[in-house]
Amino acid sequence: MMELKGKKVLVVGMGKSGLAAALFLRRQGAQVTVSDVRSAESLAKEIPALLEEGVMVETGGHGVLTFRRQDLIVVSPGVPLNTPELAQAINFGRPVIGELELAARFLKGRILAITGSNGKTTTTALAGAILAEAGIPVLVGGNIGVPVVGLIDESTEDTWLVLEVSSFQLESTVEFHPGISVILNITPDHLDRHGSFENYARAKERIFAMQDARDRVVLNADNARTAEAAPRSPAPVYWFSTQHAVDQGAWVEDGYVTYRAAKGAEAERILPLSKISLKGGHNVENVVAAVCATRLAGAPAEAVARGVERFHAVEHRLEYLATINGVEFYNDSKATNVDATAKAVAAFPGGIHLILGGKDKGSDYTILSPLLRERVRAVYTIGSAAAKIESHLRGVVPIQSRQTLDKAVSAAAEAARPGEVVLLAPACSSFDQFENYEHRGRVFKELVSELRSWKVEQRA
Ligand code: UMA
Repeated sequence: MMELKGKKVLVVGMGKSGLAAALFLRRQGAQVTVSDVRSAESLAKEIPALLEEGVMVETGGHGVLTFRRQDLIVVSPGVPLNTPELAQAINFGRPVIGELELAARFLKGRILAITGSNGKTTTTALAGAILAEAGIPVLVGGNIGVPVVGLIDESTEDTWLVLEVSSFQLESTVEFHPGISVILNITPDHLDRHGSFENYARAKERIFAMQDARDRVVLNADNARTAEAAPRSPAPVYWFSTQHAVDQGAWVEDGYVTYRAAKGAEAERILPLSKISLKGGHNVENVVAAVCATRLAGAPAEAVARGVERFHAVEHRLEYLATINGVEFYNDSKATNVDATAKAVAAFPGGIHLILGGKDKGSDYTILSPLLRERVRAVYTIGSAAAKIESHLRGVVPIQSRQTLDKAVSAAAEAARPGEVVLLAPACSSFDQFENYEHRGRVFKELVSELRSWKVEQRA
């Protein structure tokens, strides 16, 4: 634990993480300043609560001098470490840590940390639900939307903290030490921030940097870049696979999720695949990973099976919304990269009307071509990435340029025939037209529910 009383601490970013960190630091007796590039007007909701707690606030940009005068700088995950003011502070020898690292220094209990390019939110929520089913005290948080500092007060020595962690958070960890870490998969994402795929993959590998021989690392045997991390793991590696048996870990065999606690031990059948209510082959991977991690955390096999069976989709992740005139509507607003979109498309055999677009992250959309040709009837583009997506997918499937989500939804609903699917799985981040992917997903859900009432009225 670190002493914060009387220390000058700067928090960079006034989003969820920054707010939670600032209030926590204040309670520890630190002199806290929060700095954000947004204007005071756009932060009108956040500022009063901070001022009331005695936190100083800098808006409309980061002042170089503000950064120089600090004993500690706590950075929000969305703020790149090469932001000039931060880079300079690091050069001047100021300690810079992320909100996750700050939390790690105060949390009690053991950590089950989950990272990966895709599936981490579902796997985190599922692992939390399984441990709760087993009667194990559990707290769930992290990139899933709950800042980890907010879990400190509730954590006890007996708690398992199930944390979704992103490459952004892992980049600035120092002492963060999970008892069990999971890397679900590593496929290209956030190349705009990390510069290269290899830098991004190395940031993910930081999840196990502080682990030792008493800990456990769970890796995806079916994903090449994830499997490559194994030799660098300081802790014994457990594998998960949907393709083949593994010597220790979890896999799929004869239609069952199967687990082996150690090399040479007998395999346990946990549950049949038919009892998994989550949709899509990628979710089988998430289930197998969660089974492995929660068995390692001490959940009995029966509780694991019950937890999986009772678990339904997390909001905005291939979430079923409605069937209107025979057309199914699915919200996968969390598909913010190309790989996630590929997985969503692969979950349906065909007849898909796919809404793509938003803010581009330097992605290559041509990778989607074979899958789209096979399963997608039409693509409806939205947002600032539309022109790039259209140029990458020209000639592959019919494309309608619709600019905004409302126009895309009406066009897709109009064109879709009974038995077909309208899918929002945009392959882009949302920040050009929405506050975040949750906001985009909520708007999509409202549009679909308006459509439903309209269709019902039409029929009446
Ligand atoms: N800001 C600055 N200076 C900068 C950049 C940003 O001041 O140079 C300010 C912005 O104006 C804004 C604030 O920083 O006011 C935003 O901070 P943030 O982007 O870190 O957002 P938070 O609200 O704190 O949310 C973060 C995670 N966001 C990101 O990693 C981008 C959330 O993950 C996470 O749920 C939350 O902490 C709680 O842990 C979101 C995400 O998109 C879902 N994650 C990425 C992903 O899943 O792919 C990694």
